[in-house]
Amino acid sequence: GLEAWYMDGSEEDQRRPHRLEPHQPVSLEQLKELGVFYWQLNADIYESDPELQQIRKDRGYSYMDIITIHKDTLPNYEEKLKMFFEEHLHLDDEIRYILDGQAYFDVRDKEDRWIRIAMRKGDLITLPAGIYHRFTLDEMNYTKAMRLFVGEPVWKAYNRPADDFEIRQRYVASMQGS
Ligand code: KMT
Ligand code: NI
Repeated sequence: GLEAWYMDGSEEDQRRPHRLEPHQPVSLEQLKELGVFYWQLNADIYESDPELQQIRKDRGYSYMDIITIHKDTLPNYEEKLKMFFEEHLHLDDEIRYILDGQAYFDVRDKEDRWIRIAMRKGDLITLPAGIYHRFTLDEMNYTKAMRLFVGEPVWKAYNRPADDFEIRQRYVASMQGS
């Protein structure tokens, strides 16, 4: 499975793990309560994987593309990584499937603390619309990820503060009950 933990407050090198001392792991259950869902798939067969096809069908993920995040393959690499690491939200779910390499997704919990989610080959994650999050490579400096979307993709990110957005208010309200 997937590994996640609460982050320390240090601002140095975003690519390091930034585990709290002592280590405070976060379970899949805790992630679910934030609206974050996870599957583990066989990335070696992604082009013909019936499990992936089923998830896409069930959830309506009609769009997909593949992004390779590495300094030699991604145009405006530095600029994009900087943008990805700005705390932001989207109006739609962010769905990512790691096909190769690894990376971190950081999400805010209900008390506004950062949780770091370590994504490796075969990990598929969905971040709910309206959750504050950010993305970074780790020290390996490389990931290849499938981006999935319901319908035509909208990549627009709204940097924090975006508390007045309806999607943000809906997300916060959906957290109340859980
Ligand atoms: C986002 O919006 O946070 C991203 O697209 C992250 C990079 S995709 C692996
Ligand atoms: Ni995002």
